[in-house]
Amino acid sequence: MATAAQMLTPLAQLSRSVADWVDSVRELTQPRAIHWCEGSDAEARELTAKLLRDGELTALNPQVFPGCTLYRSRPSDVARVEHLTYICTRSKEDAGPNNNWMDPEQAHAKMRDLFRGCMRGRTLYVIPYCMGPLESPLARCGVEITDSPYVVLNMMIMTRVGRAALQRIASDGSFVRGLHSTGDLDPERRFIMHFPEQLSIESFGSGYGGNALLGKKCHALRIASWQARTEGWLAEHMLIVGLENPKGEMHYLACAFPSACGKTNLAMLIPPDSLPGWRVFTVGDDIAWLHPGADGRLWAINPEAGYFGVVPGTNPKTNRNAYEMIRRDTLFTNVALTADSQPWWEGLTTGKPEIDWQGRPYDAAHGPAAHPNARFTVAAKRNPSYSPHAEDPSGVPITALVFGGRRREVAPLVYEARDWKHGVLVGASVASETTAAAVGQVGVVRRDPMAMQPFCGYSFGDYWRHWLNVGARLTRPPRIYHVNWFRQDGHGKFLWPGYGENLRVLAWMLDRCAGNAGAAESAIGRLPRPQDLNTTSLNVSEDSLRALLTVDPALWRKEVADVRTYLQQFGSRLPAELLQELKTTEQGLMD
Ligand code: GTP
Ligand code: SPV
Ligand code: MN
Repeated sequence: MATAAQMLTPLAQLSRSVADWVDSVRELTQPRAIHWCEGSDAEARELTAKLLRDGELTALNPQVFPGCTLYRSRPSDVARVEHLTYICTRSKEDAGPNNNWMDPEQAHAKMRDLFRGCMRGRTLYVIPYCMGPLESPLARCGVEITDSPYVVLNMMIMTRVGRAALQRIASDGSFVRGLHSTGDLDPERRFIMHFPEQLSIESFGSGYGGNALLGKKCHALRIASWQARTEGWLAEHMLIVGLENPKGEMHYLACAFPSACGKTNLAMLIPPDSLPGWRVFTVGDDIAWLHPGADGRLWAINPEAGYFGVVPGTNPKTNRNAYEMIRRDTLFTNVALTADSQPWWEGLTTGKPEIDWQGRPYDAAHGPAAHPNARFTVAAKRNPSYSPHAEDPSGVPITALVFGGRRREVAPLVYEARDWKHGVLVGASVASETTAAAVGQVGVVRRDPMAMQPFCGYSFGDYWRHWLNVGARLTRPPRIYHVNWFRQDGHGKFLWPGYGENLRVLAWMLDRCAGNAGAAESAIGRLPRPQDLNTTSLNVSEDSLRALLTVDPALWRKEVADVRTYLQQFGSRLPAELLQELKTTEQGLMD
């Protein structure tokens, strides 16, 4: 607990190393003023009021959406930019073929030129933040310096901002330095640089999501994955969800799906009426920090305090929790508006758009009314299914890990890995269709190991080795699964209803972990037979169910060949165990 004297000390005096760094950034960027963020509600209200006055935020209908505002980003700045994101390690091999690399000295020099004088006439905000519950030994702190008040408002929701974080930094003696400026938003002068060896991040030229909210992907995944390897834990792109079965037994799952592939939705799942007695509790919706515990199990904390979630597709049928959650105190980005200033997006079943996400009168010829990567920012505490254990300092114990992707074909609805080693191969082999969460073509299948392709701060070769090492330390390792909610028929229709119905698949996994459910052996792992799944009131034809649960040997032989080619680019850093596992799978497909 802070003493009275600490409560009165100005923030700028709490940590010498933070103050010195702020001073050097002030000299470089030349801001008009410096604002140290306390993270209080009053501060957020004042900042919001100022942005509303300046026209940077738009008020939403206060009767229907109290406390909600809309932010419109530049149309050229609407998603993460993977091609402009770099890992800057001394050795290029440490960044690996999975990352863009730049020499640290060269990167710093380039960024210094961009940052020089970039905050003239603007306010520099200092955001001290903690990723994870403040009392948790697993939490880690950072400081983001930014000239974007929109970033400040987001960070205040997404992380624990203020005095307590600075006090922790002063006692920890280290923190992640994140320097951000929106600059002139010129995509030609936009870079997101990471220096894992120096625990620092430099981001210039974007004000959007993962490019700018540095606590999220930059810190909690790219830098943290590096820290995690040196310290013996894992930083993963995973939701954490608690499932209580009708007997009252609670189990936690951590699931890695690529961006816009269903993490937020699964984390807040509502059980269908046909599965009475199940209850679902959200711990996290995007990032998990996983630690081997003294009891030989894997324990997880959510480093975030809010959700930066995909808006399109959210409605009372797909996700009632999210739909209710974002009706107050929510910051919307790039949604459309109805005639009476309510937010509107594709997939909403009521109302109609009047103004599109760019502020123009809506015209279907311009494309969707809301941007496909439109987002809500909302405090996790607003979630009706927020777990009472979400802030336990030691985290929650994980019963099963789940990997998944968005694939029209090939990957069945679900399969179970043979063991941890095979599970690491299953994770390393994840492929998924690209989505609007990143700039670039949408719908192209690419490899996205552990859903970390855009987020691993070092070579995947070393990362898989680290996964194998962590597994070897677990005496009670979680079982590992792979799912695909996105299989389609020949007409492009989803074969599986998804959303709440996904609980049927999760229930099978938990029954497997308890030794209570059957499965059929296959070359790629174990699959439920139709009779192993609870299909009461499930509206899926027998043919579709069979298609969802079938492994096509010809398609999978090609898949194995693709995976081998992919893995081989990691050369001597690729653990031989993964190739052995792949060989076992391949042999099974020959029989
Ligand atoms: P990021 O925040 O980018 O990491 O995304 P996410 O993985 O949290 O994805 P999210 O839950 O926001 O879902 C992305 C999109 O997929 C939304 O439009 C959802 O409506 C849709 N979606 C989610 N779950 C399912 C599902 O089970 N089936 C189908 N067909 N669509 C789904
Ligand atoms: C993702 O792209 O996986 C997101 C959104 O969760 S962002 O914060 O932009 O990374
Ligand atoms: Mn994500």
